[in-house]
Amino acid sequence: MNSDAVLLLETVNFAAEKHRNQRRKDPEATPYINHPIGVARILSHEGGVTDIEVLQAAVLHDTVEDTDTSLAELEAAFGPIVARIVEEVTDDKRLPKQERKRQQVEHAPLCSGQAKLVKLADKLYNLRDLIRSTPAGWTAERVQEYFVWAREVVRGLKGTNPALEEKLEELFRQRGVQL
Ligand SMILES: [Mn+2]
Repeated sequence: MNSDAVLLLETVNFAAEKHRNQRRKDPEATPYINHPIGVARILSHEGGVTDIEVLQAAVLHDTVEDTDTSLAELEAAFGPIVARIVEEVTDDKRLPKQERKRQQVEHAPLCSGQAKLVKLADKLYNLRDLIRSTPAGWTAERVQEYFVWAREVVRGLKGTNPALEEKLEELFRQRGVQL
């Protein structure tokens, strides 16, 4: 009874419980869990990714950063590989926001291939979300700055998944962000 499907359901349920009270920043305040599920789906449906540990890590990728979940808890529930991928995509919240953003640019090229996949799909999801609707309180300039920063991060993820990278490039092109 430990098929990939069963494992993935367990993972989605875990993430849904952890994000239970959170909402996205869009004006509709979409339930937060839509985001990690959507990131995993981008990997499977658009990136052709079938690596179960990558898909699980995608579902869990914001649990340590944004909820009370610890890496030890993830390791106990889902094993060391999934926990390590989530660790790689988790910002150090003790640092100021600008420093965290700078570190994402710096660390992206040093990540494992599995973590790079999650990062690509996370950025693709967030940029599409920004195009769909501007978060409450964000100016057009702030949205554009996010695109410029995301471009810097994605630059460090090159050579990971051509399909996802091409879709990101297209979004950057439409936005006039330099390659
Ligand atoms: Mn995310």
